[in-house]
Amino acid sequence: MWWLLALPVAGAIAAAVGALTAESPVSPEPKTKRSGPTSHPQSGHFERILTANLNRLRKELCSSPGRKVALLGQPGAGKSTTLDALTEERVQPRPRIGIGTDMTDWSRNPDVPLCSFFEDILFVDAPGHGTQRHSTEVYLRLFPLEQFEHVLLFIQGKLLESDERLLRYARSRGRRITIVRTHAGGLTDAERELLRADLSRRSGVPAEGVLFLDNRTREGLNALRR
Ligand SMILES: Nc1nc2c(ncn2[C@@H]2O[C@H](COP(=O)(O)OP(=O)(O)O)[C@@H](O)[C@H]2O)c(=O)[nH]1
Ligand SMILES: [Mg+2]
Repeated sequence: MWWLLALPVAGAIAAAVGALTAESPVSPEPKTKRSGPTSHPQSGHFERILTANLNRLRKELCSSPGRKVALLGQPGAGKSTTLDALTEERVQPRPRIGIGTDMTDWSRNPDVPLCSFFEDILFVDAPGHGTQRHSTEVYLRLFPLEQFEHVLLFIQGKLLESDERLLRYARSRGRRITIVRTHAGGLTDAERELLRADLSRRSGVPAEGVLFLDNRTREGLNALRR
């Protein structure tokens, strides 16, 4: 007949548990600020320098005649490698190439060179966007895209939402846009056609504005020079 005893005991345990959960003596976790991209202790400092550099870029572009080309995209997409190859390593200053990452940084030094020159063309090889230090939001607010004749948006794999936002921003300013898909050497013709159609549909850039390029084989460089 243990169950006769068990019921009241179980009830007592349930009541005790209920009381504990209702008036738990353990106070809830204090609401601390989560550490994340926007709450990095120095993020304000980096954003101030990036903002100053983007404002300086606007002024430098205003005072510079001639053709202007912007290279944008995620870090590691191949912007700097392509710029170097496109100009046969004669652009000045030469870009720094990362090993799987982006070596261009506008968030540390307010005097960093922002423009590079080759023949009569001014190139801006921008730091990869969508990172803690180079947020897409700041680019959307301050990158002077309207001053470029040609915007090259580099992707290595997928077109991310942040890329789409930058593309919409560039299109709203009526810029000529080319989506440059790097690392393209391994893609078959069928894959290219599918990708081209998908990229064009998602970005609103005409299909002929999608270019396949591979910096290892140099495929696509001549087409980009046109
Ligand atoms: N296989 C391959 N590697 C590439 C290509 N383009 C760039 N890379 C490599 O990708 C890395 C990042 O390139 P980088 O130009 O610094 O990218 P960025 O951050 O967009 O300027 C480097 O190691 C390059 O050698 C490409 O078309 N194919
Ligand atoms: Mg780079």
